[in-house]
Amino acid sequence: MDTEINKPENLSDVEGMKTASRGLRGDLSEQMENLLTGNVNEEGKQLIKFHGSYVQDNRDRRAERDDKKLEWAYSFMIRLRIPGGDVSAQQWLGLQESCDDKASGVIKITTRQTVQFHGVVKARMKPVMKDFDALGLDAISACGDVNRNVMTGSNPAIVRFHAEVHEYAQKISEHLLPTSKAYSEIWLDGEKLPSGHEAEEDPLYQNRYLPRKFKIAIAIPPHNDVDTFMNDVGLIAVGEGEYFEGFNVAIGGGLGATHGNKKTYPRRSDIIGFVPKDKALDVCWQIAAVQRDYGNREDRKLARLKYTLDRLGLGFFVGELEKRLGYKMEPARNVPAFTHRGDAFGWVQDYKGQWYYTAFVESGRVIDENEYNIKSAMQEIAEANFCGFRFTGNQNVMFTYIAEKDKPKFESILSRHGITIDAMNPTRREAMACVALPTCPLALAEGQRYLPEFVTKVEALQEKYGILSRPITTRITGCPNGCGRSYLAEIGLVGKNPGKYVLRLGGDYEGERLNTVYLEEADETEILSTLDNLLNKYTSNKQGTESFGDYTQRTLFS
Ligand code: SRM
Ligand code: SF4
Repeated sequence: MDTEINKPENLSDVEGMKTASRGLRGDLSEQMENLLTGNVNEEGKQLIKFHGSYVQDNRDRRAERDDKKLEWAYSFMIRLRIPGGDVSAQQWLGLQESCDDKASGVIKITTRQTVQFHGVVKARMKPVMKDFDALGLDAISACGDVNRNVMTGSNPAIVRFHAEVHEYAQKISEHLLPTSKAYSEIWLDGEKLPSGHEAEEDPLYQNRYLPRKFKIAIAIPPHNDVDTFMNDVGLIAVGEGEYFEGFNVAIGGGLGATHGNKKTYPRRSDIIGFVPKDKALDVCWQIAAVQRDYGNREDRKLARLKYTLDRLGLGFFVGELEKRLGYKMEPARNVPAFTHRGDAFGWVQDYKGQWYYTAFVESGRVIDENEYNIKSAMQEIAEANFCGFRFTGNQNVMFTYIAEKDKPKFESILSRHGITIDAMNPTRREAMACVALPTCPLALAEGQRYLPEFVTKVEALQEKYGILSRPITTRITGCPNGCGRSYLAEIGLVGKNPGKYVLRLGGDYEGERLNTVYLEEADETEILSTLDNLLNKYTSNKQGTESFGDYTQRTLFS
């Protein structure tokens, strides 16, 4: 065990900023009032993350701004905290209105079941946060070194226990929220902490917060639409029919890595046992607390829970966890195998007879484009006010709790706006990409702007070999951080340089296995000719119903 770690003199700069921030306040209020610059200073950049926001600039406009000797075109991205992804029709209307008035107008559904606004200039930050508050929503802890938005399987409750599981996203999120009132103070004109007063005590986060971001997702077998094994804590619901028992708990998943830094890597989590539902909140809390105390606070690239486990050993970590819990984890229970992680597009009925409809949203961008007018459709459905909205971890939207009598009205709105499931081939429906350019400062190549074109080319190859009706999970990220979870795709592209990607193959369709590097750096021509060759071989040589991911794993990497 590495005991040399986290000496005060070696701590990263961010650690100092957190502890000096008086409960995430710093001088963020003052900085937001300074409209001479659209930017904030380094401390502000770190602290604002805990309030769900990142300062960004439009990278497409950097050269033009430099030529004109102007500051870059700074604005803020704000990510909401929506555990489980549910909002009401009224909340959706309010969000869209706020985004049209004060942000880019394009709401982005993220890979963690929430939404983001882009392009909020400094002067509009408080008004937008106040809009969220008026809608009963917030952005607390949507980013930063804390527990992030908690995901849960978005499929409707086919049996009663699924509905109970869904509530745990909210419960866990609230249980792990920071106690600081800084959010209300800075953004909502809430009561100010008098100067000289200590910040609120926080038993979990103390004054140093976690060493790094912390993510929890709940999967309800046989669906793994949250990619549960890639979270710091992946919970797998255990139950049957009416009766929800608890969760199998997996820890130490994560995808982020850095090109050329071998100490960083994507990691699948390890299952450590079963927890009954009444103890689940405490187990999540205590796992975060062990990571708080043992995680690497010197090197942020090695600070996630996955590295803590590999440094200290799973046995040590679980031993420490059980010491704090005061009991041993029970052995993991048998659960149905995961069968897929795509969304259940179209109609599904729940155990109460209510209807749900999942519609495709390409890369989660709620926009009217190519006669597929999802933004207008969502607006009209929300105005008609007969259902709720649920964002999925695959960046799509599900319309929830629709009564039988409202189905014809709903279908007529969809058809008027060109929203049909059959318009897309299965590979496109299941494809994902991260934001990347132009807003993401870390992007090395295109993400969501390139996905539609790339998928069209993959589809052409599938058509050539007569396998268009079979989905191949295709994901693109603009850099190795893995926000679009491309490390789990059957065809995964990871941005390396403009127009160049690492091609990763061999992920499975169910989201259980990480893929492997096949080409270190390739342009589109090379990637497509590689896929052409492999799809040709796959079509002739696959065994039974073998997926493309399983085929490439078996023939290239086994
Ligand atoms: Fe992410 C950083 C976008 C899901 C791993 N991610 C970023 C930032 C904030 C860039 C930055 O640090 O300045 C991106 C903002 C882009 C923009 O312009 O909006 C960004 N991440 C996203 C979103 C919006 C992608 C999307 O298109 O949907 C997703 C928002 C999720 C949410 O609602 O909370 C998003 N990010 C993920 C996921 C997938 C997941 O959680 O299921 C991952 C991989 C899983 C994981 O965490 O290991 C992920 N994002 C990262 C990392 C690498 C973390 C690491 O352990 O190394 C970074 C970089 C960092 O933290 O330093 C990052
Ligand atoms: Fe940005 Fe990289 Fe995340 Fe894509 S994967 S949004 S490029 S940090």
